[in-house]
Amino acid sequence: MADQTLMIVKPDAVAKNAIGQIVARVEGDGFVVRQLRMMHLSREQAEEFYDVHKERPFYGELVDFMTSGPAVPMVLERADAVPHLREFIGPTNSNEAPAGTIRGDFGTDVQCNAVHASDSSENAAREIAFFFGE
Ligand code: 3AN
Repeated sequence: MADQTLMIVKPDAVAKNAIGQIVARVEGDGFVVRQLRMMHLSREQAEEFYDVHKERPFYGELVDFMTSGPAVPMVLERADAVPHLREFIGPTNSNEAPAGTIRGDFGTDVQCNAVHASDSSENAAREIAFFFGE
């Protein structure tokens, strides 16, 4: 049965005019785009979204980066959406992400890694509600 996950095209990939290419890749992989918007996150929104990383040394930089320009959150649907999208985007560090993955092809490093994808069904539900309501 199809389930949903949240992907964000991050400000680095939006600035590279890569929104369309990234959406085409996930659509080509069988995902259906159910909801999508462009928004420039406020500091408060970025802090809340990444609240789980509050104690990590890179939290401040991460919030700076995520508020540096517009981002494009979207709800994607297909079978095994959460694990499938994580595999499809590649590892967190774009320098270690293989060519052919979204992070490998559109990201730069561990911070500017082109996209976010939910890492569990629970987080997908929370993140979808965060951007698109219940
Ligand atoms: P993922 O996005 O692959 O689940 P997380 O949850 O470990 O990775 O990290 C969340 C976000 O924080 C990453 N997408 C990345 O932008 C940023 N990040 C992770 N590790 C670092 C780091 N060592 N330095 C700077 N930013 C980082």
